[in-house]
Amino acid sequence: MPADTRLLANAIRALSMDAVQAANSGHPGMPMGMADAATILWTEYLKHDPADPKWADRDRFVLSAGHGSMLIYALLHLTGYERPTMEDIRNFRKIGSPCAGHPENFLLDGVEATTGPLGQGVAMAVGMAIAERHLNAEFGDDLVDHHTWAIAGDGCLMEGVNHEAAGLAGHLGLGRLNVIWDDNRITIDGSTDLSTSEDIEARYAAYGWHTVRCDGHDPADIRRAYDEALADPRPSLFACRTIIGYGAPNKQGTSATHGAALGTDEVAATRGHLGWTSAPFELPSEVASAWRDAGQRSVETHKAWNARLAAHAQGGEFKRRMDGRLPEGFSLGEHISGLIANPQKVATRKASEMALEAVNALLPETIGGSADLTGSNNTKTKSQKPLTKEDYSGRYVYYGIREFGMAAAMNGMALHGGVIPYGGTFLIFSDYSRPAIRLSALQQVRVIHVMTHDSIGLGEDGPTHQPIEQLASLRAIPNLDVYRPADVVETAECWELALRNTDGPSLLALTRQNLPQVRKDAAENLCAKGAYRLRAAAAGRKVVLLATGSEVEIALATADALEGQGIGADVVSMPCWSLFDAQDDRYRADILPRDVLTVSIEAGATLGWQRYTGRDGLNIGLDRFGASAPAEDLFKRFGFSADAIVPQILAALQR
Ligand SMILES: Cc1ncc(C[n+]2csc(CCOP(=O)(O)OP(=O)(O)O)c2C)c(N)n1
Ligand SMILES: [Mg+2]
Repeated sequence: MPADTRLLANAIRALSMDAVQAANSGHPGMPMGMADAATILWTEYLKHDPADPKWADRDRFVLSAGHGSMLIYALLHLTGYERPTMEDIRNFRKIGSPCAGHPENFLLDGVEATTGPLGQGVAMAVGMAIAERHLNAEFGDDLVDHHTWAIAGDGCLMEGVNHEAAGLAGHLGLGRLNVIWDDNRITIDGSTDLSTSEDIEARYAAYGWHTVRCDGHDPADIRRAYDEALADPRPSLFACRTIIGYGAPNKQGTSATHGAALGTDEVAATRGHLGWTSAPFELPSEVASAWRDAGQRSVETHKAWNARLAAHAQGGEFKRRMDGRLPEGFSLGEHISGLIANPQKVATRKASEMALEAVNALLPETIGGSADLTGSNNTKTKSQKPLTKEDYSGRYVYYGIREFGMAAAMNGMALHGGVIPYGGTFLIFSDYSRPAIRLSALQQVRVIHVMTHDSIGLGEDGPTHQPIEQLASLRAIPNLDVYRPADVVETAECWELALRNTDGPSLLALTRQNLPQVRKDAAENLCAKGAYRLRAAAAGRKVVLLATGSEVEIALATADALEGQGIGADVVSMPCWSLFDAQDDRYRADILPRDVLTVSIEAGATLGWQRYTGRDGLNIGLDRFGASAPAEDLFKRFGFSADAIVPQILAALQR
């Protein structure tokens, strides 16, 4: 240790309190409390190279308690990352600074995950640790041999998602995962005594974790705990006892330091108390250089790794996967041609399984899974072995009934890189995983959600299981592509699009019930346009029928009935709103001309369809809860049939 740990840690404390003071907003307490434990981790344990933040075999560090963002900004700056600069830190929380209120993975290299929604960072760390072990099983210790570290607050360990993720991590025996709990016994409302009395260490021990307690302000004790954890084969939880706002003489230990500037008087008093004499955003040169030196600690390790990669037989393949590039010439064209030659009437969940048989054979980087609905979601293909504690090379994760934990872990896997995670549940339970779906969209990561049983068409399970507003609410998430394919061909096309989208998540809404194959040709991937004319009007066009998924079949029957009366009707299949919205004006105007009656048909909430049908259009949907009955009876009862729709169209044409 070149310089006194406490002195190095005080640099974090000073930067944190000064940046929050300058912004007059932010959270100084957590970084000041965790400064000692984080300093030791980053200067003595963490494997990283500030000159190459994307080095594939670096340790992953996730600040799950994302409100303490100044901690990671300080660590990155002090150890010598190009950004944030001191100027960036000076502009903490201001427009243009990458030092955003909460850490954003897309703003700063070295921020491995976007955090702030408490608990999800821990779950993403679990996903990273899964990806690490999986890639290690495939490429060996020479290329993949790193740890995943997370700092979690009291809040992270109260959130439900930590229970799901930690249970999974214990089950999978992810021994390279280390979660440092900032045990400061303070949250926003005050003492944790107000709201919790559980024994967190006992809980984690029950999950199969190793737990160790340490004094978070005693360097020797922190090192002892880290060493003990690294030697233990289980995932580790450190109960790191700290004082929030450590160093602020009048406010430390209280929730007053949690989420507000300390105030100029207390900042000055803290300087005196810590013996820190430098002006704001200045560092004593010996402190700055000791931090920079510490940042170089893995440079030789990195060089040796580079040499091993260059000499490795699988080096090219490893690089391809870590870069997130699909193999040269990847295409589902052959699978789709087979479907055109040999039309099939299957549920789109089955169509998805058929597509996955092709995908998983072509892409060794996929890791599938389901939240205990494998047989219903059709997510497991024949060749997939389970990923287990005994065999991490498996490509299928039995996530258990942990939808949120699964979705957050998949984010971590995608953020780690080298794998493409997909996971299944019922569409209705997207509500359980929604916060992680939102974070995958914000973080711009490729995660594919397979969501089956996508409407009242699931039938007898009834309204608790029948999605109504889910499609509308998912479509409202920016940067999430929601697909609702109409048949076996569209399902394969949507899978291909989801796999090709490296900058965001995709969600496939799939049926339980069989659907006829409506696509007779597949010269190009028509789903790529978001919506396309499946069948043009024969008679003079008066109507455009706009449908998704299982309702495309109904739109075709409705068009037949209208044409029988001399009323021309286009049928447009619209598997993906967001891709259609991205088309140019000409294309959109061609598909949705203004001078006709536009009718949307979807067995779900009508909310939002007006943007395509206009106020004078018709919206056939379901703005109430469903019911328990066979699917055909429900479709009839709720008016999803040509017989029920045609009269409404005729009436609208009379208006
Ligand atoms: C899911 C979620 N709920 C609520 C919040 C708002 N929030 C931010 S920090 C915090 C308290 C967290 O307490 P703790 O983790 O102990 O942090 P400390 O006060 O010790 O820094 C809350 C409620 C949040 N960020 N995420
Ligand atoms: Mg706390």
